[in-house]
Amino acid sequence: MKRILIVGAGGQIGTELAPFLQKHYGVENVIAADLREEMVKKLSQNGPALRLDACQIEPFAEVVKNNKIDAIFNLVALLSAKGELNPRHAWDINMGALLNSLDIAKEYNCALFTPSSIGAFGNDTPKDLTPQDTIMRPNTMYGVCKVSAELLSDYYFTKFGVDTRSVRFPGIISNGALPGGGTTDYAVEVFYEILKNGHYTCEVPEDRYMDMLYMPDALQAIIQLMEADPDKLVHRNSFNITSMSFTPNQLFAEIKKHLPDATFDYNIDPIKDAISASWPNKLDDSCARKEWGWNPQWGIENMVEDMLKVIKTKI
Ligand code: AKB
Repeated sequence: MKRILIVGAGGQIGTELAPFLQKHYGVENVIAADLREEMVKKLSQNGPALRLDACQIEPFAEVVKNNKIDAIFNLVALLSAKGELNPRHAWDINMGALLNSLDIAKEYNCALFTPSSIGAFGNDTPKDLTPQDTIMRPNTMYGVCKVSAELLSDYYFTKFGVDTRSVRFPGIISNGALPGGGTTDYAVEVFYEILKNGHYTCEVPEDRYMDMLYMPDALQAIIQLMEADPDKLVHRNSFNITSMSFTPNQLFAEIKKHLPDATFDYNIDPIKDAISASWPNKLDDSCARKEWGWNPQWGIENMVEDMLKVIKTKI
């Protein structure tokens, strides 16, 4: 049985990944850790949770050692748009947690999952059907961190045999914890605003394509990749994955099919405009499909229907 530690568990992914892994591996075998006390309190309602700053290596290593952890899920991240407001801080947080996770995984023989992102690509990357292996020269500090994380994770695998694995997440749409500081956040925020106020003002241009994923597919990807037969993995850090690509206009048109009175307008944020313009329109995820069976189930139509249904009950 695996013993798992999730660091940065209080965010959009972690708050859903923790109960998902607890269901799969047993509640007592999955510890959710976060820096923020209020998040630890929330996480502890489902299973073991503790306060931990993943940028501090000693307490982090103690938790791994004392709990006989054999897999670390490092979800600590300062996202793309927020990262541009304080790039040095973004580097310190993103790389601090990663380097500590890598060294601790090496020392205590743990597998390590660290998500990468479509943010690892930049203006020079082919935009359509972006290949698995291609030019990666991102234009944001978040992207610089993600490319560095991919390279370092591959280095720790080839040099020290650490079992590092990763996916390049697109925007993740979910109805649990809200994302914060990302460029793709509009695709979550819109559901809350439309159901509360009937109107949404979008900060990303109406015709800007970006890849997206619904949370159930994201959780499935994480577990499927971490359980994959290592002999079948040609790549490790990191796999392109996607299940839909749309523009804000297309998403809002889909929402209007359910809520014809909903209204939308645009007030473009220059940072989110520049970031989204530098990212791919649509990834080619064929390597993930071939090497570990990636097979997403959610597209724009069933995702919108489900999001409206769930969020309506929450509001
Ligand atoms: C962001 O928008 O920064 C994230 C991402 C795509 O990595 N959601």
